[in-house]
Amino acid sequence: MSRIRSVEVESLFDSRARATVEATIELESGARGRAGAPSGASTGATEVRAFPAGGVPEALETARARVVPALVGRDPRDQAGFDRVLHEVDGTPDFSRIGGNTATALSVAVATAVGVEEGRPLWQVLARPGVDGRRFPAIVGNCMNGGAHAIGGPEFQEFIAFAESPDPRQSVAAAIRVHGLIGEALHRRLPTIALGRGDEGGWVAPLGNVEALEVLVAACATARDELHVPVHPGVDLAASGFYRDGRYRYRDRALDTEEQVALVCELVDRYGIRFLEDPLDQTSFDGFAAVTRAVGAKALVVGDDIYTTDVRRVAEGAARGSSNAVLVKVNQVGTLTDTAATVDFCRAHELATVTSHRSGEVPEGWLAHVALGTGARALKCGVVGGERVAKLNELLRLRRATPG
Ligand code: 2PG
Ligand code: MG
Repeated sequence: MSRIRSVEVESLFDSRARATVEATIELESGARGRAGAPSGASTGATEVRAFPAGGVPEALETARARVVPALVGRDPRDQAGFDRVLHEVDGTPDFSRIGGNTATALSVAVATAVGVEEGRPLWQVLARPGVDGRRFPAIVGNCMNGGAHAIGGPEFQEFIAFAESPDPRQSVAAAIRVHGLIGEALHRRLPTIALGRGDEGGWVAPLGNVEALEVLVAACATARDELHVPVHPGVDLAASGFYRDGRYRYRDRALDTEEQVALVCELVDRYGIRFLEDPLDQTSFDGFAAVTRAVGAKALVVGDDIYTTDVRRVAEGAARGSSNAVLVKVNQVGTLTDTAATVDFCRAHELATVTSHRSGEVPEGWLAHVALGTGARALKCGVVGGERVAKLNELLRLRRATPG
């Protein structure tokens, strides 16, 4: 039962080559845990602040002066106590003094160190009551990018392959195949256009939302036929990104909430969408509820920016029937303990959880452990790019370690 011997925080780069924070925690036994924190581009208004006002340099300075001394000597197994200290030292409601990314890196690093010391995988250290690690998450793979993650693409932020086999080897293969088929289809359709990739590795092409959906739907159908894996279209509209002054602003028109609800429900029906994230602005609990009433039996209606993994906002959504699923991002709330509170609430209220990456990621696999340990319905982590594949590969390693 060794205690925390040392805590180090350093700066390193995420997949957009922007600076972020990495933490390394060593226990008296010599066991070490290390974790880096990711960053979003389409951040929800109620997320904790990723960094203090002075950015990563101030985050490191504050951590070394105030956070580290409060952590050395603690029992690393007391995750709740560890995370409470982070809140106490910070002293703000949104981690604006120490930064949510510092908190995330430290919180995950200490759990990782405990796993190393005990010879257990991280997911077991994180496991919520009743989770045995045998039910693997579906894969939510971003195949085409728009919105804040791409230049010149559609307004909707992500066109997704939602691969639902209970065997992650099949789901991962299906999501990868859909990404590849979309690349081929775009080359055929736009032979003289130089195609690009967005921040999450999805294709970027000068297409409208409906055209992009059509390409996605066809690729999912082909992958289903070829691989016999249930893989269906999904979309993250990230609608807060194009909602201004009460209207959803598309290139050619502006819709009010009622019209946006009607449009989204029509797209779900017409294209067989099974994963629908942020169809409305982050303030629209009632608009979300209207969508969930209409299509919630056929699709996962997932709240991201509306909840920002905050259990109080999720509780409000649950009371109003706003969604049937919740996106879970550790650095939206800053600690594993806050994340666990949200996950436990969801499990008690029959809301599915989807563990999610950020658009600026670190090339690490700990997110796969969070997904497995929290009994997530799906892992949203992209399809291509080393920082995305690191999570898929880790999930495959976890599957390999599971008997049967
Ligand atoms: C989202 C995420 C991840 P970001 O909106 O779901 O795909 O994007 O990390 O930019 O918030
Ligand atoms: Mg989102």
